Amino acid sequence: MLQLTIDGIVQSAAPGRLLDVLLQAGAEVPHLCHDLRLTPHGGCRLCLVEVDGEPRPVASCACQAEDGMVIRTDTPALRALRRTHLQLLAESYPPAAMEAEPQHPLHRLFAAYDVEPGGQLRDGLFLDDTHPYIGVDMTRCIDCQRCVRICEQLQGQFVWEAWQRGAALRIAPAHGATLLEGGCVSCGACVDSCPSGALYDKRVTVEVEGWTRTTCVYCAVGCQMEVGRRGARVVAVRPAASPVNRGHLCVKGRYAFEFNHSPERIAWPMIRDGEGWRRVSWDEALDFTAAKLRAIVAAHGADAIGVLGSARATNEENYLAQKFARVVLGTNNIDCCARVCHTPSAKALKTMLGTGAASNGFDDIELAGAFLICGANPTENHPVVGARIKQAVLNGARLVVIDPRRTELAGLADVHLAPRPGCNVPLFNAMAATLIEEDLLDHAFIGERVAGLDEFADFIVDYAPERVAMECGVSAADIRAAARLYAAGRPSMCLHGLGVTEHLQGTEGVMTLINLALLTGNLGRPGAGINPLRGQNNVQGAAHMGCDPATLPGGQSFKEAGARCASAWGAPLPERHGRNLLQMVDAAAAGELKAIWAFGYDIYLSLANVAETTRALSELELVIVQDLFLNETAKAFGSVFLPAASFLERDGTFMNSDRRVQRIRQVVPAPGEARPDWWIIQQLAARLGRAEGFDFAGPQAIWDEVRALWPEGAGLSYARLEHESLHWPCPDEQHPGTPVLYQSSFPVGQRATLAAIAYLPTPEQTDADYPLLLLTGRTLYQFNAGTLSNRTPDAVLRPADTLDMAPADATRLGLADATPVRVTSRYGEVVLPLRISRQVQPGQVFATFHGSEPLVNRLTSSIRDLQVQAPEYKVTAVRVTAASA
Ligand SMILES: Nc1nc2c(c(=O)[nH]1)N[C@H]1C(S)=C(S)[C@@H](COP(=O)(O)OP(=O)(O)OC[C@H]3O[C@@H](n4cnc5c(=O)[nH]c(N)nc54)[C@H](O)[C@@H]3O)O[C@H]1N2
Ligand SMILES: Nc1nc2c(c(=O)[nH]1)N[C@H]1C(S)=C(S)[C@@H](COP(=O)(O)OP(=O)(O)OC[C@H]3O[C@@H](n4cnc5c(=O)[nH]c(N)nc54)[C@H](O)[C@@H]3O)O[C@H]1N2
Ligand code: SF4
Ligand code: SF4
Ligand code: FES
Ligand SMILES: [Mo]
Repeated sequence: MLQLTIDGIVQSAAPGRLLDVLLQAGAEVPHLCHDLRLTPHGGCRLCLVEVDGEPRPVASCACQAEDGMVIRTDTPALRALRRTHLQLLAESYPPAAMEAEPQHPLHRLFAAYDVEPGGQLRDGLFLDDTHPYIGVDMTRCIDCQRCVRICEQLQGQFVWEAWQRGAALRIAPAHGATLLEGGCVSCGACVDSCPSGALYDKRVTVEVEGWTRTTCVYCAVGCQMEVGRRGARVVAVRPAASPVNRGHLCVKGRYAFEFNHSPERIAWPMIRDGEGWRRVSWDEALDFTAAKLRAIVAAHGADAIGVLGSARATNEENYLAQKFARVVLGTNNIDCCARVCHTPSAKALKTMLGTGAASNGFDDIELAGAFLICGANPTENHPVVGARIKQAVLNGARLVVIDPRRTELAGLADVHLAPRPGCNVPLFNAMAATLIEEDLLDHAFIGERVAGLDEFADFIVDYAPERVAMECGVSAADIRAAARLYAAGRPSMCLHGLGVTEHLQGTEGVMTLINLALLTGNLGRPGAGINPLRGQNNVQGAAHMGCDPATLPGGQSFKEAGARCASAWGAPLPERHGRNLLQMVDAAAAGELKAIWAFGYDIYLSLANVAETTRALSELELVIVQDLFLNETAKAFGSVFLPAASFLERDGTFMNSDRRVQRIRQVVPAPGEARPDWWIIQQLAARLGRAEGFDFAGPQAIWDEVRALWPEGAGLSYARLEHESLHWPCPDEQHPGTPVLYQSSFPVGQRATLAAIAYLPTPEQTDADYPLLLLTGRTLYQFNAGTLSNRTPDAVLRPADTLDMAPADATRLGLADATPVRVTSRYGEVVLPLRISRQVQPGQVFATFHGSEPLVNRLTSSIRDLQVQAPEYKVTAVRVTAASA
């Protein structure tokens, strides 16, 4: 701690930038060009203070606090200087703005220093009203350049440029005539930082009454944000300081919240009969559902019912969902959408190392010497993490990207390998072969922590780069270069996505990646690791709470935790193996499954091969949908609809991609009779004779039961989560949490064993009828089933799914940009607008799957991962023709 004298009072303070220290101590030092998240600029000269021993006033934002400093923050001389600087700024500031918004902080500052805007507006200033969220009126620009700096230093987008200098200075996009043409990704950081109102949130039009801290509901980065409300409405979101997002958000977290008050929200329970959907009371809906479930159990047994937890709901709710399936119904038929994305990662990590989750945290990004990014597109799908990776790369970290498409990060990479889709296993094997052949191994690490090197070395010679390069569609030299960079960068951080997992060999693809980390000693240390970039806000949590047929709460096996759970729940656990989601679909088609309860999961839209999903779901007697909206599953198959409260309307916790448990907090009341998912499950349990065991007072009580059953989560109390951001394992309330796994050993033992995985090509291959390979995936502005993002102005930014095609293919096929094209696979057909894009390679096309019409999953096949049955969403042979043909 430092001792400082601030305006005559001795105070102690933590070291830091002088301005921050002064503000922290309660001094009112004006500042316009300063932002905690940025390097000091020292441009506005308002933060001047007098320091004993300094000949002139110093800019407190540009110097460090030092022990013993004697500081004056408010003297007549300082006020005069500040006034002069403010007057210069105000000369070219519009008086009308000040009249309209007297409470704006800048205008209050003008008033406090008795400065009046002169209105001598410069000409040629940039104005832009075309962006749905962000308004630009540079007549209010005061040249602090915070927008320029934050777009570079936080988002890494370089949209703004300071054209010219001095009095002629103009801030405008470096390229294009609008913000969006300039490459803006709508993160809102510049708006958030702008102190003058030159950049503003167009849709925030009322004053906020109060702010509540919570966690974003979109992706698993788990950004912390503050949500502003007025009355019962959410009216604004701003980023919060947290180790995850460090005061940053992406467009979805910051702006895409208007779905919450959409007129299409379903606020009443409904039952569907001959006439269609009919509004009913909760009593009727719950009695109806309970009676149906009871009848199905009586006629066909508990295993005729399947329950699907939700990656969008809280840990507490998913815990209750699996408890409901196991205790109330008596079946292990419980799963969630982790099945279709990263269950392959969890399976591979659990099998080879012992814990089915990311080994390292996002705070390791800044520690990594190199990144290996495989089949993931973080700047669109985990944008705040993507931005952190970009900054790390700008600061010198090396980057290898393995993706058939030229993603934004691929464009920045030292090496971009663009393999033929489905070739991860031979490609990662070839990298392993290179490591061994060129002796790029961490022998010390292998000596202590790795088993099976000799057998592995014998196996892997068959995968020498020169042998498999052709098959993979990349050059042997590039494979070698990638392996060398990964080995030399240590600590090297591997981040992977669905381009690895959603394949026939999805689990095995992750296992071959783990080999690379074991060979190079990139496990058990900061800045390294194998890190699946998990999907939704709480997909990690949903599976970890036991929404998986073979897993109990805390990711524990029946062997590990079966007895403890049975005794806590006062009921034996069902002994029969449960069906996973895909097995439920198969069982439905076979007439063995009679009911599905899907909460927060649009299975009809999102499962592969819509024709087959349709066949299966049509066989069901009962489809219970619990959601905010009448999603596609509900529209096509729903028998009863239970309206859920949104993440803004209830309390609980989410688990993010890097194993942090974080709070969500109620901001506004739920509309109509919508209720939290946990309440609905409680009510149904009671209707089925199991009130006790489910009568929790609320989420905290549920969480305390989870902690009692999950030793590695025992220390994560609500009291701690209030002010700490903790990674499990965290076994007791004094434990600091574990950002980096495997530091001294693996849960599987002292040594992890290398896996010899032979390549098995997918049967889904191109031929004369289906000559192109379709990949499916995501885009920045839309989220999964689109039920939320499509009900926000994000839909203006990205109105429809598209088929992306390389220019050469479009020319060859005579297809024009933005025209509708027919895409036909062996399983179905859709019409999509064509988007000619250099991101995709010739011979491949790419489509997103966010829309309800057309359902892109009409095209995808029923091929699944060999170990855990995740669908092969990433490889489908198709042909593309003009839609009119
Ligand atoms: N904006 C936005 N963000 C999201 C989502 C969203 O819908 N929208 N969804 C969330 C969810 S649920 C998830 S699971 C995550 C997913 O996040 P990501 O894993 O990043 O998802 P995708 O875009 O589906 O696929 C990633 C990449 O895999 C590549 N790929 C395809 N086939 C192969 C292959 O054979 N080998 C390799 N190496 N790469 C291949 C694709 O070209 C694509 O760029 O995103 C989450 N975040
Ligand atoms: N072709 C193709 N298909 C894919 C993929 C792909 O890459 N390609 N990716 C797959 C992947 S990884 C995933 S995760 C799935 C995603 O597919 P889904 O999980 O179906 O998609 P989501 O949009 O995440 O949301 C599911 C539902 O949750 C609802 N919801 C939101 N919040 C709440 C809440 O608090 N409570 C309740 N009860 N409901 C809520 C939403 O309205 C929505 O209906 O798609 C899969 N499908
Ligand atoms: S919104 Fe984000 S990307 Fe767009 S200009 Fe501002 S800081 Fe840059
Ligand atoms: S990066 Fe993910 S968690 Fe963060 S604001 Fe964007 S969608 Fe939300
Ligand atoms: S805040 Fe210090 S010079 Fe602007
Ligand atoms: Mo996902």
